[in-house]
Amino acid sequence: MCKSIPTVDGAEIQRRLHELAQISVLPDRLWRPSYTPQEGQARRLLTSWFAQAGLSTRLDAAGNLLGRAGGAGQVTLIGSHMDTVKGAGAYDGTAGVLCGLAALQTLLAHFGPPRAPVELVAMVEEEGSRFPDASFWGSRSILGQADPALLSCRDEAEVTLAQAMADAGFDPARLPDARRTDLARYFEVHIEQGPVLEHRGIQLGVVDTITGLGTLAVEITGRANHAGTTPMDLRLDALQGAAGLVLRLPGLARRFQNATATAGSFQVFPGSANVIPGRVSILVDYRAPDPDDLARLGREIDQAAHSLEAEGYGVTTQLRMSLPPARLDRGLGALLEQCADELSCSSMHMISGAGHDCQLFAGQVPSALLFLPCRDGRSHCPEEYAAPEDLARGAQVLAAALYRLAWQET
Ligand code: HGY
Ligand code: MN
Ligand code: MN
Repeated sequence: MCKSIPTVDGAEIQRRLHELAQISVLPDRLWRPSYTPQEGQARRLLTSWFAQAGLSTRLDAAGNLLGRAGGAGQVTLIGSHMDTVKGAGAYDGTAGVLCGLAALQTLLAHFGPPRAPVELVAMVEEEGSRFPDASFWGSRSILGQADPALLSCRDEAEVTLAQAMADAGFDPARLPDARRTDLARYFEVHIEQGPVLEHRGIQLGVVDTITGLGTLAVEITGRANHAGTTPMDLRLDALQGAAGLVLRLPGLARRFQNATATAGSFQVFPGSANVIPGRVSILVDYRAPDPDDLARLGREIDQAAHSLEAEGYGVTTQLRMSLPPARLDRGLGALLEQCADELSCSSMHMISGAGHDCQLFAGQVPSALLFLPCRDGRSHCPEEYAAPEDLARGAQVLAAALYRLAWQET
Protein backbone atom coordinates (compact mmCIF):
# COMPACT_ATOMS: atom_id res chain seq x y z
CA MET A 1 0.00 0.00 0.00
CA CYS A 2 2.70 2.50 0.94
CA LYS A 3 4.41 1.91 -2.36
CA SER A 4 1.58 3.85 -4.03
CA ILE A 5 2.69 6.99 -2.19
CA PRO A 6 4.45 9.22 -4.71
CA THR A 7 7.94 10.40 -3.88
CA VAL A 8 8.33 13.87 -2.36
CA ASP A 9 10.77 16.57 -3.53
CA GLY A 10 13.21 16.93 -0.63
CA ALA A 11 15.20 19.62 -2.44
CA GLU A 12 12.12 21.87 -2.57
CA ILE A 13 11.50 21.31 1.17
CA GLN A 14 15.10 22.27 1.87
CA ARG A 15 14.91 25.33 -0.41
CA ARG A 16 11.83 26.57 1.44
CA LEU A 17 13.49 25.96 4.80
CA HIS A 18 16.38 28.16 3.80
CA GLU A 19 14.03 30.83 2.44
CA LEU A 20 12.27 30.87 5.83
CA ALA A 21 15.61 30.97 7.63
CA GLN A 22 16.37 34.34 6.04
CA ILE A 23 13.56 35.86 8.13
CA SER A 24 15.19 36.89 11.41
CA VAL A 25 15.09 39.74 13.95
CA LEU A 26 18.91 39.72 13.97
CA PRO A 27 21.13 40.75 11.04
CA ASP A 28 23.89 38.21 11.63
CA ARG A 29 22.14 35.05 12.89
CA LEU A 30 18.69 33.45 12.95
CA TRP A 31 16.32 34.30 15.75
CA ARG A 32 12.60 34.44 14.97
CA PRO A 33 10.73 34.93 18.25
CA SER A 34 6.98 34.92 18.41
CA TYR A 35 4.66 37.88 17.91
CA THR A 36 7.31 39.87 16.04
CA PRO A 37 6.91 41.41 12.56
CA GLN A 38 9.40 38.78 11.37
CA GLU A 39 7.20 35.95 12.61
CA GLY A 40 4.32 37.66 10.82
CA GLN A 41 6.38 37.68 7.63
CA ALA A 42 7.20 33.97 8.03
CA ARG A 43 3.56 33.21 8.76
CA ARG A 44 2.45 34.97 5.56
CA LEU A 45 4.98 33.03 3.52
CA LEU A 46 3.82 29.75 5.06
CA THR A 47 0.19 30.74 4.44
CA SER A 48 0.91 31.23 0.74
CA TRP A 49 2.57 27.80 0.54
CA PHE A 50 -0.30 26.17 2.46
CA ALA A 51 -2.81 27.72 0.05
CA GLN A 52 -0.78 26.66 -3.03
CA ALA A 53 -0.97 23.08 -1.71
CA GLY A 54 -4.77 23.30 -1.63
CA LEU A 55 -5.25 23.81 2.12
CA SER A 56 -7.81 26.22 3.52
CA THR A 57 -5.93 28.43 5.96
CA ARG A 58 -6.77 30.33 9.13
CA LEU A 59 -5.05 31.74 12.21
CA ASP A 60 -6.26 30.67 15.64
CA ALA A 61 -6.53 33.04 18.59
CA ALA A 62 -2.96 32.29 19.70
CA GLY A 63 -1.46 33.04 16.27
CA ASN A 64 -0.96 29.41 15.24
CA LEU A 65 -1.33 28.98 11.47
CA LEU A 66 -3.65 26.13 10.45
CA GLY A 67 -4.19 24.59 7.00
CA ARG A 68 -7.08 22.15 6.57
CA ALA A 69 -7.95 19.49 4.03
CA GLY A 70 -11.19 17.52 4.07
CA GLY A 71 -14.62 18.10 5.51
CA ALA A 72 -16.14 17.70 8.97
CA GLY A 73 -15.00 15.19 11.54
CA GLN A 74 -12.28 14.38 14.06
CA VAL A 75 -9.04 15.91 12.84
CA THR A 76 -5.63 14.33 12.35
CA LEU A 77 -3.33 17.22 13.25
CA ILE A 78 0.26 17.33 11.92
CA GLY A 79 2.91 20.02 12.23
CA SER A 80 5.47 21.64 14.48
CA HIS A 81 6.61 25.12 15.54
CA MET A 82 7.73 28.12 13.45
CA ASP A 83 9.62 30.08 16.10
CA THR A 84 13.34 29.55 16.72
CA VAL A 85 15.99 29.84 19.40
CA LYS A 86 18.64 32.58 19.22
CA GLY A 87 21.39 31.59 16.79
CA ALA A 88 19.16 28.86 15.36
CA GLY A 89 19.60 26.57 12.42
CA ALA A 90 17.13 26.36 9.53
CA TYR A 91 15.47 23.06 10.45
CA ASP A 92 14.28 22.92 14.08
CA GLY A 93 10.49 23.16 13.97
CA THR A 94 10.04 24.38 10.41
CA ALA A 95 11.28 21.05 8.97
CA GLY A 96 8.25 19.42 10.60
CA VAL A 97 5.90 22.05 9.19
CA LEU A 98 7.30 21.75 5.67
CA CYS A 99 7.58 17.95 5.67
CA GLY A 100 3.94 17.92 6.76
CA LEU A 101 3.07 20.35 3.97
CA ALA A 102 4.88 18.24 1.37
CA ALA A 103 3.09 15.10 2.59
CA LEU A 104 -0.32 16.75 2.35
CA GLN A 105 0.46 18.37 -1.00
CA THR A 106 1.40 15.06 -2.61
CA LEU A 107 -1.62 13.24 -1.13
CA LEU A 108 -4.07 15.92 -2.28
CA ALA A 109 -2.50 16.07 -5.73
CA HIS A 110 -2.64 12.30 -6.26
CA PHE A 111 -5.67 11.14 -4.29
CA GLY A 112 -7.90 14.20 -3.88
CA PRO A 113 -9.43 15.27 -0.55
CA PRO A 114 -9.24 12.94 2.47
CA ARG A 115 -12.29 11.07 3.82
CA ALA A 116 -11.45 12.40 7.32
CA PRO A 117 -10.05 15.90 7.87
CA VAL A 118 -6.33 16.56 8.24
CA GLU A 119 -4.87 19.85 9.49
CA LEU A 120 -1.32 21.16 9.31
CA VAL A 121 -0.23 23.56 12.06
CA ALA A 122 2.70 25.97 12.40
CA MET A 123 2.82 26.84 16.08
CA VAL A 124 4.08 29.86 17.99
CA GLU A 125 6.53 30.11 20.91
CA GLU A 126 7.56 26.48 21.35
CA GLU A 127 11.12 27.47 22.28
CA GLY A 128 10.29 30.11 24.84
CA SER A 129 13.24 32.09 23.45
CA ARG A 130 11.30 35.35 23.91
CA PHE A 131 9.12 34.30 26.86
CA PRO A 132 10.96 31.54 28.80
CA ASP A 133 7.99 31.09 31.13
CA ALA A 134 5.64 30.49 28.18
CA SER A 135 7.46 27.87 26.13
CA PHE A 136 5.11 25.54 24.18
CA TRP A 137 2.60 28.44 24.19
CA GLY A 138 1.12 27.51 20.80
CA SER A 139 0.47 23.85 21.63
CA ARG A 140 -0.70 24.74 25.14
CA SER A 141 -3.24 27.14 23.58
CA ILE A 142 -4.59 24.44 21.24
CA LEU A 143 -4.91 22.06 24.20
CA GLY A 144 -6.55 24.60 26.50
CA GLN A 145 -3.50 24.58 28.78
CA ALA A 146 -2.25 28.14 28.25
CA ASP A 147 -2.20 29.67 31.73
CA PRO A 148 -3.66 33.23 31.53
CA ALA A 149 -1.34 34.22 34.39
CA LEU A 150 1.54 33.87 31.93
CA LEU A 151 0.14 36.73 29.84
CA SER A 152 1.90 39.05 32.29
CA CYS A 153 5.32 37.43 31.86
CA ARG A 154 7.85 39.72 30.22
CA ASP A 155 10.56 39.45 27.56
CA GLU A 156 14.03 40.99 27.82
CA ALA A 157 12.62 44.37 26.74
CA GLU A 158 10.02 44.16 29.55
CA VAL A 159 7.18 43.70 27.01
CA THR A 160 4.43 41.45 28.40
CA LEU A 161 3.23 38.42 26.47
CA ALA A 162 -0.23 40.01 26.36
CA GLN A 163 1.16 43.18 24.81
CA ALA A 164 3.28 41.22 22.32
CA MET A 165 0.21 39.24 21.25
CA ALA A 166 -1.84 42.42 20.88
CA ASP A 167 0.97 44.13 18.92
CA ALA A 168 0.87 41.16 16.51
CA GLY A 169 -2.92 41.45 16.16
CA PHE A 170 -4.01 38.65 18.51
CA ASP A 171 -6.39 39.59 21.33
CA PRO A 172 -5.13 37.87 24.52
CA ALA A 173 -8.70 37.85 25.88
CA ARG A 174 -9.70 35.54 23.01
CA LEU A 175 -6.95 33.00 23.79
CA PRO A 176 -9.46 30.37 25.05
CA ASP A 177 -10.94 30.31 21.51
CA ALA A 178 -7.78 28.54 20.33
CA ARG A 179 -8.71 25.43 22.27
CA ARG A 180 -9.52 22.41 20.09
CA THR A 181 -11.78 19.52 21.12
CA ASP A 182 -11.99 17.87 17.70
CA LEU A 183 -8.52 16.31 17.48
CA ALA A 184 -8.23 12.56 16.85
CA ARG A 185 -4.42 12.33 16.91
CA TYR A 186 -1.20 14.31 16.40
CA PHE A 187 1.87 13.59 14.27
CA GLU A 188 5.12 15.57 14.31
CA VAL A 189 8.17 15.18 12.10
CA HIS A 190 11.31 16.74 13.58
CA ILE A 191 15.07 16.57 13.13
CA GLU A 192 16.58 14.36 15.84
CA GLN A 193 18.81 17.18 17.12
CA GLY A 194 21.24 14.50 18.25
CA PRO A 195 23.82 12.09 16.72
CA VAL A 196 22.19 8.66 17.15
CA LEU A 197 20.53 8.09 13.75
CA GLU A 198 23.50 9.39 11.79
CA HIS A 199 25.96 7.44 13.95
CA ARG A 200 24.04 4.19 13.47
CA GLY A 201 23.25 4.82 9.80
CA ILE A 202 19.50 4.54 10.46
CA GLN A 203 17.20 6.63 8.27
CA LEU A 204 14.28 7.37 10.64
CA GLY A 205 13.59 7.42 14.39
CA VAL A 206 10.22 6.46 15.92
CA VAL A 207 10.16 8.19 19.30
CA ASP A 208 8.71 6.20 22.23
CA THR A 209 9.42 8.67 25.03
CA ILE A 210 10.08 12.41 25.13
CA THR A 211 12.19 13.57 28.04
CA GLY A 212 10.76 15.66 30.85
CA LEU A 213 12.30 19.08 31.36
CA GLY A 214 12.48 21.88 33.86
CA THR A 215 13.84 25.44 33.88
CA LEU A 216 15.08 26.62 37.27
CA ALA A 217 15.83 30.35 37.66
CA VAL A 218 18.66 30.91 40.18
CA GLU A 219 19.64 34.36 41.44
CA ILE A 220 22.87 34.62 43.43
CA THR A 221 23.59 37.85 45.32
CA GLY A 222 27.05 38.84 46.58
CA ARG A 223 28.46 42.28 47.18
CA ALA A 224 29.33 44.61 44.33
CA ASN A 225 32.57 46.44 45.00
CA HIS A 226 35.64 48.01 43.45
CA ALA A 227 37.71 45.43 41.56
CA GLY A 228 41.00 47.09 42.51
CA THR A 229 40.65 48.21 46.08
CA THR A 230 38.84 45.18 47.54
CA PRO A 231 41.30 42.57 48.90
CA MET A 232 40.69 39.05 47.58
CA ASP A 233 39.81 37.67 51.02
CA LEU A 234 37.25 40.40 51.71
CA ARG A 235 35.03 39.83 48.67
CA LEU A 236 31.66 38.26 48.06
CA ASP A 237 31.88 37.84 44.29
CA ALA A 238 28.51 36.58 43.00
CA LEU A 239 30.13 35.23 39.84
CA GLN A 240 32.49 33.05 41.86
CA GLY A 241 29.51 31.55 43.65
CA ALA A 242 27.58 31.08 40.40
CA ALA A 243 30.57 29.45 38.74
CA GLY A 244 30.78 26.96 41.59
CA LEU A 245 27.14 25.98 41.03
CA VAL A 246 27.54 25.67 37.27
CA LEU A 247 30.63 23.45 37.65
CA ARG A 248 28.55 21.07 39.81
CA LEU A 249 25.78 20.57 37.20
CA PRO A 250 27.48 17.85 35.07
CA GLY A 251 28.11 15.69 38.15
CA LEU A 252 24.53 16.05 39.32
CA ALA A 253 23.11 15.14 35.88
CA ARG A 254 25.41 12.13 35.43
CA ARG A 255 23.77 10.48 38.41
CA PHE A 256 20.58 9.89 36.39
CA GLN A 257 20.19 7.87 33.16
CA ASN A 258 19.90 10.03 30.01
CA ALA A 259 19.67 13.18 32.19
CA THR A 260 21.15 16.56 31.31
CA ALA A 261 21.70 19.91 33.05
CA THR A 262 22.77 23.11 31.30
CA ALA A 263 23.17 26.75 32.38
CA GLY A 264 22.47 28.25 28.98
CA SER A 265 21.32 31.68 30.16
CA PHE A 266 23.75 33.55 32.41
CA GLN A 267 23.56 37.27 33.30
CA VAL A 268 26.22 39.07 35.37
CA PHE A 269 25.35 42.39 37.06
CA PRO A 270 26.43 45.13 36.82
CA GLY A 271 28.64 43.67 34.07
CA SER A 272 31.62 46.07 34.13
CA ALA A 273 35.14 44.62 34.10
CA ASN A 274 36.24 46.72 37.08
CA VAL A 275 33.25 45.92 39.32
CA ILE A 276 33.04 42.78 41.43
CA PRO A 277 29.75 41.14 40.30
CA GLY A 278 27.06 41.81 42.88
CA ARG A 279 24.41 39.60 41.32
CA VAL A 280 24.19 36.73 38.82
CA SER A 281 21.00 35.36 37.25
CA ILE A 282 21.08 31.87 35.74
CA LEU A 283 18.43 29.78 33.96
CA VAL A 284 19.26 26.10 34.50
CA ASP A 285 17.73 23.71 31.95
CA TYR A 286 17.52 20.18 33.37
CA ARG A 287 16.01 17.03 31.85
CA ALA A 288 15.38 13.35 32.45
CA PRO A 289 13.11 10.82 30.69
CA ASP A 290 12.10 9.26 34.02
CA PRO A 291 9.69 11.38 36.11
CA ASP A 292 11.24 10.44 39.47
CA ASP A 293 14.75 11.17 38.19
CA LEU A 294 13.53 14.53 36.85
CA ALA A 295 12.06 15.50 40.21
CA ARG A 296 15.18 14.37 42.11
CA LEU A 297 17.56 16.14 39.72
CA GLY A 298 15.54 19.35 40.08
CA ARG A 299 15.66 19.09 43.88
CA GLU A 300 19.41 18.43 43.90
CA ILE A 301 20.14 21.43 41.66
CA ASP A 302 17.98 23.59 43.93
CA GLN A 303 19.83 22.30 47.02
CA ALA A 304 23.22 22.89 45.37
CA ALA A 305 22.18 26.48 44.68
CA HIS A 306 21.04 27.10 48.26
CA SER A 307 24.23 25.54 49.65
CA LEU A 308 25.94 28.77 48.55
CA GLU A 309 24.16 30.55 51.41
CA ALA A 310 26.68 28.97 53.78
CA GLU A 311 29.35 31.07 52.05
CA GLY A 312 27.36 34.25 52.70
CA TYR A 313 25.61 34.56 49.33
CA GLY A 314 21.94 35.40 48.98
CA VAL A 315 20.20 32.75 46.86
CA THR A 316 16.69 32.64 45.41
CA THR A 317 15.39 29.91 43.14
CA GLN A 318 12.17 29.71 41.10
CA LEU A 319 10.89 26.86 38.91
CA ARG A 320 10.00 28.76 35.72
CA MET A 321 8.82 25.86 33.59
CA SER A 322 8.28 22.18 34.11
CA LEU A 323 7.06 19.51 31.69
CA PRO A 324 6.78 15.81 32.55
CA PRO A 325 8.18 13.09 30.26
CA ALA A 326 5.67 11.79 27.71
CA ARG A 327 5.18 8.26 26.42
CA LEU A 328 3.97 8.39 22.83
CA ASP A 329 1.29 6.24 21.24
CA ARG A 330 2.48 2.71 20.51
CA GLY A 331 -0.09 2.15 17.77
CA LEU A 332 0.84 5.27 15.82
CA GLY A 333 4.51 4.46 16.35
CA ALA A 334 3.95 0.98 14.93
CA LEU A 335 2.14 2.51 11.94
CA LEU A 336 5.08 4.82 11.22
CA GLU A 337 7.47 1.87 11.57
CA GLN A 338 5.35 -0.24 9.18
CA CYS A 339 5.14 2.59 6.62
CA ALA A 340 8.89 3.12 6.86
CA ASP A 341 9.43 -0.59 6.32
CA GLU A 342 7.09 -0.73 3.31
CA LEU A 343 8.95 2.24 1.83
CA SER A 344 12.25 0.40 2.42
CA CYS A 345 13.43 2.93 5.01
CA SER A 346 15.37 1.72 8.05
CA SER A 347 14.04 2.89 11.42
CA MET A 348 14.65 2.47 15.13
CA HIS A 349 12.82 3.30 18.36
CA MET A 350 14.34 6.00 20.50
CA ILE A 351 14.03 8.53 23.31
CA SER A 352 13.92 12.26 22.56
CA GLY A 353 16.29 14.37 24.66
CA ALA A 354 14.67 17.46 23.19
CA GLY A 355 11.28 18.72 24.28
CA HIS A 356 8.56 18.94 21.64
CA ASP A 357 4.99 20.18 21.20
CA CYS A 358 4.22 16.48 20.69
CA GLN A 359 4.69 15.84 24.43
CA LEU A 360 1.86 18.26 25.22
CA PHE A 361 -0.46 16.64 22.68
CA ALA A 362 0.41 13.18 24.03
CA GLY A 363 -1.38 14.13 27.23
CA GLN A 364 -4.69 14.47 25.39
CA VAL A 365 -4.65 12.54 22.08
CA PRO A 366 -2.66 9.64 20.60
CA SER A 367 0.56 11.27 19.37
CA ALA A 368 3.64 10.22 17.42
CA LEU A 369 7.01 11.78 16.65
CA LEU A 370 9.18 10.83 13.66
CA PHE A 371 12.86 11.82 13.73
CA LEU A 372 15.09 12.64 10.78
CA PRO A 373 18.90 12.41 11.00
CA CYS A 374 20.76 15.70 11.27
CA ARG A 375 24.41 16.17 10.32
CA ASP A 376 26.87 15.66 13.18
CA GLY A 377 23.82 15.68 15.51
CA ARG A 378 24.07 19.46 15.68
CA SER A 379 21.04 21.64 16.46
CA HIS A 380 20.16 24.99 18.03
CA CYS A 381 23.07 26.38 16.01
CA PRO A 382 23.71 27.56 12.41
CA GLU A 383 25.44 24.22 11.65
CA GLU A 384 22.05 22.45 11.90
CA TYR A 385 21.41 20.52 8.66
CA ALA A 386 19.19 17.74 7.29
CA ALA A 387 19.75 16.29 3.81
CA PRO A 388 17.05 16.63 1.13
CA GLU A 389 16.70 12.86 0.89
CA ASP A 390 16.09 12.64 4.64
CA LEU A 391 13.48 15.41 4.48
CA ALA A 392 11.81 13.58 1.58
CA ARG A 393 11.83 10.24 3.46
CA GLY A 394 10.21 11.79 6.50
CA ALA A 395 7.53 13.47 4.40
CA GLN A 396 6.82 10.29 2.45
CA VAL A 397 6.50 8.06 5.53
CA LEU A 398 4.19 10.64 7.09
CA ALA A 399 2.19 10.72 3.85
CA ALA A 400 1.87 6.94 3.93
CA ALA A 401 0.56 7.01 7.50
CA LEU A 402 -1.87 9.83 6.71
CA TYR A 403 -3.08 8.00 3.62
CA ARG A 404 -3.88 4.97 5.76
CA LEU A 405 -5.66 6.98 8.46
CA ALA A 406 -7.45 9.71 6.53
CA TRP A 407 -7.74 8.59 2.93
CA GLN A 408 -8.20 4.82 3.17
CA GLU A 409 -9.81 4.15 6.55
CA THR A 410 -12.33 6.34 8.34
O1 HGY B 1 14.58 22.81 24.30
C1 HGY B 1 14.07 21.94 23.60
O2 HGY B 1 14.29 20.76 23.80
C2 HGY B 1 13.20 22.32 22.44
O3 HGY B 1 14.03 22.70 21.40
N1 HGY B 1 12.30 23.40 22.78
MN1 MN C 1 14.39 23.68 19.61
MN1 MN D 1 11.84 21.98 17.97
